[in-house]
Amino acid sequence: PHQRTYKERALKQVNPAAILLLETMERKKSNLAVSVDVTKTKDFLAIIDVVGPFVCLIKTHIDILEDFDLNVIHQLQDLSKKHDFVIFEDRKFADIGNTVALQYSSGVHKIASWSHITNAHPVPGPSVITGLSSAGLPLGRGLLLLAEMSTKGTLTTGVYTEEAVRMARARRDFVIGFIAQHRMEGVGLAPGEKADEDEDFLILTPGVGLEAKGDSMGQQYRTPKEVILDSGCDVMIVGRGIYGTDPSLTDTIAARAKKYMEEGWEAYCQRVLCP
Ligand code: UP6
Repeated sequence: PHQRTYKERALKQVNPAAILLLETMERKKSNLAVSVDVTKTKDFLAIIDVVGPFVCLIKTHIDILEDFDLNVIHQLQDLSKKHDFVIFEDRKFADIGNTVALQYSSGVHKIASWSHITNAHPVPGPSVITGLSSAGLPLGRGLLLLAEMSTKGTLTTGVYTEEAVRMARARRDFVIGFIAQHRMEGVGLAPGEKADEDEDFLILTPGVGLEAKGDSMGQQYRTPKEVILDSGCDVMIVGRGIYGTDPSLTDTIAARAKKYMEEGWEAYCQRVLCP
């Protein structure tokens, strides 16, 4: 599927969140997602307003906002309409089905009510999907499984990744793809088993940076070209590489977002041979 255009792939998807994401990418000519990992609502909304024109998706960690209230969500939704981007709360659920269903729908954040996409660690097994889908599927939400992580020494390798892909294949109505570093088409197939031609999982990839190779806490970065062209991933997720250390530098942040967007789209165009 990675050699087909985002537009073509949107036509074959069944999940509304997957369709929305692919159509947004095509419309905005952007495969850039910005991860806005700041702790103050004021900075959070300001950064989103600045990078909004350049992104297909905004990724949040809503639980790190120290002055959170549901007003933030209304403003996030307004910005999502203003700039035409999809919302992905990076919650990384990892508990039993009953608990994740409650964490997803309830509590302070009520994630299922506003986030088009969320994600889960496959570690509990298929029950994590069952739990989350009970709250998310009726609302047209989509789920990503963390098949691989970007960090040094991650345990998400080999059989773990294969099992994650098998879990996703069994729930293609709700699981729209993976947080991963590579494509997953051939992964987890039994010997002699052929890949289903219609299977098309989206690969969203964090650990992207142009300047640094990593940070002091185990993060590892690859470039947009490595991620989109060489590894065939669909969306590149960039955090500190774009919002940097000073949220008031809005011109710099906008310029960085534009640069990443252009590099990501050029890598995609080389991949699918854009006309
Ligand atoms: N993230 C990773 N690696 C993973 C999964 N998720 O970095 O394997 C998330 C982090 C952070 C963002 O939680 O929000 O992606 C990366 O931020 P950065 O670009 O500032 O390193």
